Amino acid sequence: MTEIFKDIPVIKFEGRDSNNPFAFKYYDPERVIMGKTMKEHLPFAMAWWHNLGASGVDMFGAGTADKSFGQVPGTMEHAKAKVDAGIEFMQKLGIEYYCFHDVDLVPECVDDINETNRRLDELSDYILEKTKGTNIKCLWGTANMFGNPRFMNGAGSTNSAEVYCFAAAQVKKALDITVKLGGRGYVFWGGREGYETLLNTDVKFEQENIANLMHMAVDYGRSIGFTGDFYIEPKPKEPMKHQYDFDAATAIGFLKQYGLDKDFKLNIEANHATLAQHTFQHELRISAINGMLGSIDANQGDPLLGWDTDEFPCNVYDAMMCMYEVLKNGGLTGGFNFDSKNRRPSNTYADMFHAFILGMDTFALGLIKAAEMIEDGRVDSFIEHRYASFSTGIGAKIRNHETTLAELAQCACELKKPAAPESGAQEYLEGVVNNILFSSKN
Ligand code: XUL
Ligand code: CO
Repeated sequence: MTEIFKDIPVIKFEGRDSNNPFAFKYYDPERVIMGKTMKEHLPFAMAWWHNLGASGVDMFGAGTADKSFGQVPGTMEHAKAKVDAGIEFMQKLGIEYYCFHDVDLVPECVDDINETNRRLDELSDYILEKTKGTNIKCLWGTANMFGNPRFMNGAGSTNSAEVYCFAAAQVKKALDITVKLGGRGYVFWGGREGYETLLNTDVKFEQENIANLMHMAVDYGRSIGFTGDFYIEPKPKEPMKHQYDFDAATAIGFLKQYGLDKDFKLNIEANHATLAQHTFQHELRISAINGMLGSIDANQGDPLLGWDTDEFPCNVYDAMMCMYEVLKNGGLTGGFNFDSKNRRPSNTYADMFHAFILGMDTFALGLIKAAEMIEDGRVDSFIEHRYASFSTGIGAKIRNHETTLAELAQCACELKKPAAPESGAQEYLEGVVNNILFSSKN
């Protein structure tokens, strides 16, 4: 195989004092934290679409980055060159997982889905052949049911039964390829599943059809031996005005209402959380307390821009809070997919590596600091103490469902008034977090 990223070395851990731009400062794969190696805590994945596909095209201008990898885009030779580039890239960074949409892998044949499917068979054979003897495997697969114009009125939510068949066909094929490539999960991101106006939309009808498609996907997936998790990836808007999977709470309600909650978890994307006016940590917590924190799309938005900028994560504070949630959750069944893209002027191969080094180091530092926060114990013990009135007496009876409204009212009357409320101490706790974050330990 000819080397594509010729001037880039294998990226190694050199520690925080290194100033080598092609070295990890914090991500030390074999370092053990709370009983597991960093590599086990952080199953990082490369998003095929951004890393091997996106050239920096935006609404105002053409691509700035050359992702042809020596072949003509739109050909199967190019699709294979992307595989070669992807494997070299992942090996140089020590990344073991990738995520894909069907049409990230091969050019879609717009006139005949049979030909697209044949190309997917050919390309997935090629991936298997090229990854043989490596640790590289699929984290999750998905079907792109938002790019092709046939999905302009939705995929599972379309008004057209024929288009619904095409959505089903793509899900079926993407599941086949995911299973073939050893994928841990299968994602539904509802890009066009939503609406612009209620003047033309039957919301209940559309949501029932989406749920039905998901049920059929579960039945099919299990029938071909897929034992992993299905995921919904919530997002409030973009491209639709109202997207049905608005946020974690909405998606969980939907999954429970339609009996999909045993097979589905959530894939939480940081930038989608902030678009929904939540913090990343909020979305992770809501998923976790419902037993549905499955996987993460690791990126970040820009608070000054109102859209999904998909930036590589550099915010250590957010990464620390993310890893706190993940550690408390006992890890993930999925992993950390960099659904992130270089900024348009960062258009060199070196920039691709710098972006991943940044993202991996950010999460490694977040992990180190989250573990320190748990071991330090000040935050957790504050929270435990805050609810202590429910551990004994009438509080314990409330928690154990051993009381009645009348007994509680009687208790209030006897007390005449409750003890003065205790401080929530937010500023103290924020100081504790800063103290841990900026301590010299790491
Ligand atoms: C879009 C997005 C998708 C999903 C997969 O905002 O995040 O790339 O991750 O379809
Ligand atoms: Co995503």
